[in-house]
Amino acid sequence: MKFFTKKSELPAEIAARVPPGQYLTEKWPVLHYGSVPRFDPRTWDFRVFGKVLNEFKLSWDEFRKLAETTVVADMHCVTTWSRLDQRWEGIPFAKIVELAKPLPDAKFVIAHSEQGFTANTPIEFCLRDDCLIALRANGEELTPEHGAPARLVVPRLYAWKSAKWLRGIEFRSTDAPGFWEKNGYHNRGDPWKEERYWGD
Ligand SMILES: Nc1nc2c(c(=O)[nH]1)N[C@H]1C(S)=C(S)[C@@H](COP(=O)(O)O)O[C@H]1N2
Ligand SMILES: [Mo]
Repeated sequence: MKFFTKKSELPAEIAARVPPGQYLTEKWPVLHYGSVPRFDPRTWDFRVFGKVLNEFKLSWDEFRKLAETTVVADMHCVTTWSRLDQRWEGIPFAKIVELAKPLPDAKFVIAHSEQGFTANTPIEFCLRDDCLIALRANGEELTPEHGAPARLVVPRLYAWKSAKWLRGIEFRSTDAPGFWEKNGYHNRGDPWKEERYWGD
């Protein structure tokens, strides 16, 4: 098995799913800045706040009961690997919207993760039905290195927006570039437009 396959070596229908400048990987790489945080279900909580009618906070037991969706989606990392047909199970982003009721001026979603990591996403990418907070991947619980117990998944954007070890969602009227966005990556990150770095 090859780790990375060029688009030119792929059948046309597969190649069509690989954005420009990306290579297909069979293996699932682990990629993040910093160390893998420990998960303690007794102290873990999830906060939804900002430009919403209903701010709320959930315990792990309350949170995990919201899981009800499965999404199969492709994953594209700006470091040029793409993995097709990841199977995610978890909480539809629409469920967070339903409970929080964002105000009309909520235009950006900020993912807040352990250790102060954040990622900003225009709200329209989170309102698509393929956006979720995943608790499981490919039939198993998320592993610690892939973001356990919960990670955001925004399939339409480069994977740095899919924040691992997610602890909260903030709705904002103004943008707030996150960790990678402040460190050279593009503010939006659409893989089909190759929005990789500042200035792309
Ligand atoms: N909390 C956190 N989430 C993160 C990152 C990070 O540095 N910290 N890196 C992102 C990047 S760059 C990628 S490509 C994906 C990789 O997810 P994976 O390790 O499950 O493949 O996680 C994203 N989520
Ligand atoms: Mo990445």
